[in-house]
Amino acid sequence: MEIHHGKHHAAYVNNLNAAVQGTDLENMKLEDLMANISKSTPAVRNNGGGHYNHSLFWTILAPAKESELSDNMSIHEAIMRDFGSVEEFKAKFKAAATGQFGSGWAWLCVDKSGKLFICSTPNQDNPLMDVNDFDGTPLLGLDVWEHAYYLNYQNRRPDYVDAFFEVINWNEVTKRFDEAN
Ligand code: MN3
Repeated sequence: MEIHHGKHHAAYVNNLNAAVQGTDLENMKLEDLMANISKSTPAVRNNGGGHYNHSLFWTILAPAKESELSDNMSIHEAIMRDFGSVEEFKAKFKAAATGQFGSGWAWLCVDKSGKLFICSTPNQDNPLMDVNDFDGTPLLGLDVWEHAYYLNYQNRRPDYVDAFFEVINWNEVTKRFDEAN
């Protein structure tokens, strides 16, 4: 995770800064940049997405036991309503994460009506970008690039997804859910 943060994420930040320097995009909020990404260059799309995605990723991780999903959370109620059970949510999320061919991300999102859905995006794209056939706010995301798991899990992406479920910061996911509603 130190390499992931200090090398991979840092490279996206540096490359994004270089790509927007001296342009109209320089002072734009990251969320607004994502919402208009179809008008940007591949360098802005790849590195802007990389910066947004990793910034979200670090905040929704926490040590196991400090981060558990509990019955009294609004996100728990929504998971039960929209997936039927926590196990079904995990099964669907794992299918999205393992089913993303090559590099990308798996996401839990909320749409404008407050309904949860799961999706995946290729490369460093994300649900905020205006290049998707769905519309939603990401509540949690999992990096499924090989750089995210290869050192510890080699080719075993499913094991990495199972380990991720143990360290999701559900307090932060709940906060994001409440803010999006
Ligand atoms: Mn990464």
